Amino acid sequence: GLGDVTFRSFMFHHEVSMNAYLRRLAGQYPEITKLEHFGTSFEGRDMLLISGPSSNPDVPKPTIFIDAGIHAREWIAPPAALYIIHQLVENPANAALYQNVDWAIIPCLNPDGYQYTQDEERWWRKTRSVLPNSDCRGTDGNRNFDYYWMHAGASSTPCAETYAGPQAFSEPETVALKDWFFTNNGTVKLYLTFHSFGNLLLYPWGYDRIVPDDVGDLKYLGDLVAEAIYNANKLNSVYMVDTSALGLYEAAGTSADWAKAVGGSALSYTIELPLGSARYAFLNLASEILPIVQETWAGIEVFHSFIEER
Ligand code: ING
Ligand code: ZN
Repeated sequence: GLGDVTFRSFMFHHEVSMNAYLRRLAGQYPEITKLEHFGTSFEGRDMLLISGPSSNPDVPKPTIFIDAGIHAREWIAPPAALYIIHQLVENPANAALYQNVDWAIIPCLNPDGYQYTQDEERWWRKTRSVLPNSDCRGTDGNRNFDYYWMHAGASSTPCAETYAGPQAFSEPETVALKDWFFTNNGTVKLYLTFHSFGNLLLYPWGYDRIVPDDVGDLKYLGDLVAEAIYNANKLNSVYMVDTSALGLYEAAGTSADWAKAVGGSALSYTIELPLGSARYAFLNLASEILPIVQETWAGIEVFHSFIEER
C-alpha cells in the first residue's frame, strides 16, 4: 500500500533520523501518539519511546512493550520496530489495535552503538561507554540487566563482545528501560526485543537451561506467531520456538529474563529476525528489509490478539 511506499523511502543511516521520524509522527498524530524522552545515552543522545495517548490510569490497559537495537550491528531490528510504529500510527485500518491494548515502542535502544556502526565499525555490538579499568569500550546491554547477572554466558572481560558491565545496570540505556518499567508499574503484559539473526522466537529463561512454570503459554503463543510469520510471505522464514538457553545458548542478564522475572511481564520474547538470503552476518539485503518487517508485522498482529483476548 501507499504506507509501505512511504516507509520504504525512509533512510535510517543516522540514529537522528529515527528520532526525526518519531517526532514527525507525534506532531502529525497528537491524538493517538505520545512521545517520551525516556533516557539519554552515554554519549548524550536522546532516547525516545513512542506510545499511545495516556489511557485512564484507573482502568489500565495491558501494554505491549517493544524495543530494538540494543545490539548496534543488528541493523534489521530498528526497521522492524519502526514498521510496527508505522502500521499502528499511519495506517487507519489498524486503529482497533490500540483500543484495548497500549503499545510502548523503542526503535533504537543503543543509539551510540548504532551510530558507531554507521560511521566507524560495522560489527560493533555493545554500548559505547568508557570503562573504568580498560581501554576497550562498551558493555553488552543484553547482559547488563539485574537478574542472575553474570550467572552464565556473559563475560567479565571489558574487551569481550558479551561483557556484562562493571555491575548490573551500569549503562544509562538499560537503566532507562528499567526505569520506564518501574514508572509504568506492572502494565507491561508482553515484552518483545528485536535482535538478529537466526529465525528464533526465544522465551525465558536465558540464564540457565530450565523452563519457566508458564512454558505452556509461552510455547503455545510463540508457535502461533511463528505460523503467522511463515504464512505471511515467500521468504521461507521458519522460526524455531524455544527457551533462549535451550534453543540458542545460555546468557544471563538479558532484558527478556529481566522483563519476565522483575519487570512483571510474564510473556517475554527475544525475536531473532531472519538474515534472509544475505550471505554475511547482520548484512541483510536491502531488497529483503520490507518483506522481513512485513512478515514480522503479521506475527505482531497475532501477539496483539492474544493479549487482547487474555
Ligand atoms: N542474540 C542474543 C544475545 O544477546 C539471546 C540471544 C537473547 C540469548 C536472550 C539469550 C537470551 O546474545 C543476539 N543476536 O544478540
Ligand atoms: Zn542481539
